Amino acid sequence: MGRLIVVSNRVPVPDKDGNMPAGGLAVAVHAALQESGGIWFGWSGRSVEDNGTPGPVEHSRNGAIEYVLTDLSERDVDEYYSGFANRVLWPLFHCRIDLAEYSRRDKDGYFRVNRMFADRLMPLIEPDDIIWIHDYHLIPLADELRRRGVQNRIGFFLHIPWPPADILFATPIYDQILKSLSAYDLVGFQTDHDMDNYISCLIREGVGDRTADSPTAKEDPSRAKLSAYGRTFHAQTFGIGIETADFAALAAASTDTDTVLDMRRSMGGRDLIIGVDRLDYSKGIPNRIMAFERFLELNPDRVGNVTLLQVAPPSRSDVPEYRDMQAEVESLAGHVNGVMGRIDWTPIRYINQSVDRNSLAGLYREARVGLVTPLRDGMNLVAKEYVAAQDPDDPGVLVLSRFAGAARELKGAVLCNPYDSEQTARAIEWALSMTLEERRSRWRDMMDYLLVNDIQTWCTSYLAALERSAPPQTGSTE
Ligand code: ADQ
Repeated sequence: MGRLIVVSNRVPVPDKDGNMPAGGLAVAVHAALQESGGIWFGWSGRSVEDNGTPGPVEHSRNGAIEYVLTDLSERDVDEYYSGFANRVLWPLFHCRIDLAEYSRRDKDGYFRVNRMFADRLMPLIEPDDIIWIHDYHLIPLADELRRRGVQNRIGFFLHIPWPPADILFATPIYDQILKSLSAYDLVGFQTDHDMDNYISCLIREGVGDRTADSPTAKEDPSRAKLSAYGRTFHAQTFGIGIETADFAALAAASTDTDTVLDMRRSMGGRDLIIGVDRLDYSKGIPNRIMAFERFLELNPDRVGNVTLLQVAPPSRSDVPEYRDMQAEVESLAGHVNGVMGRIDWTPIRYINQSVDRNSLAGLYREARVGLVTPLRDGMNLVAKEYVAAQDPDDPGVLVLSRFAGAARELKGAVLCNPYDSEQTARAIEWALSMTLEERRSRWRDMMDYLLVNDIQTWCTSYLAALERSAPPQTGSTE
């Protein structure tokens, strides 16, 4: 394999002492980059006041990896990032057409920044390099590179779900989105459902389909060879994992951090249920709080004996829908605490802050139930972290939304429908009353799966498939 060039909206650059940022994806991709040598390119996170072109890219090096960062103008951030990526693509791909705020101005900004990324990448690309582009911010990037003559293998991985055709078609430029993806050699999805939705979009639109020599959906729902817009390319599923063994060790070593000890002391032997999410409407936090209230109503013997700890740091607070959600969650949690609480017991503890990784691992292990109930989620790493953090002798139970990508993989979870608070309430009660034998057997199934399918496997299998993908073809999608 030649050098690897990774492109993502934000780049996890090590600090001045060379320490890597926490998080499995950063660690695994760094390992791949160190092995092959290469470049990680993306936005610095800074915006320049002048609305003209930002200054030159900034280079830094760590071993075999070169980081190349570009600033954006304030207008770029507004239109490309906060606008089109987070107010059109994010809601649309999470099936929230009602929240998608399409504007021609933001769409133009999105394509302009992708063109600028392509211009800035061009001088860095050598003929044998393999290019791996991440997520919905950068869908048009390969097409822009092809227009500039790049013939290298280029792969894409979508971290979020791909929507059903009728939802995608609600955006005025769905055809440009579809067409852009066909400029890649390998398009990676989290689950077979996402890949199936994507292929259905091509078929419904009459612009592409599986090739004659592709496996059919029945033969292999996780792989397809496709032909669309005059190009042949591959689609495949790669469910993202976590650093399972390391996270399990971290949790086992974090049972007596100050945060965990304080938590245990203050619980006084009550059962703990944990929810951990970025404060995002896709995560279903309001529905979860309502389901927890219903659970208390249905199970009066649990009143006073169970606490839900919801940790949800603010996210994207420049987008109005996120600010609205913060107010909604505060009000709902306040309502349940007011109506159901007692002098000596608060049903919901809501923490609107981030928690450090050691404490998070220790808190997962402390909780009898991990309540992970997104309305829609590409994968959901919290579900996997909760499982990895459990004590093998006395594991807790994962209650998981059927609409999280993780539900396709974690067969030992108690699945629920987060739109149905009654059913989710029953799932919580079932999880709390499960026998030790059943808890152990469900946990073992999931842990064995997660140990094999960890973040390292995800990274190496994606890159191996990209290496094997169609020989380079010339030309863009036009
Ligand atoms: P996210 O939507 O950010 O990721 P998720 O997969 O759950 O969602 O990952 C969140 C990460 O942030 C986890 O590692 C978690 O530990 C951490 N985190 C969340 N809340 C935290 C808190 N309060 N304090 C500290 N850490 C916290 C997107 C997609 C997902 C997909 C991932 C990876 O939306 O579907 O799984 O990318 O592809």
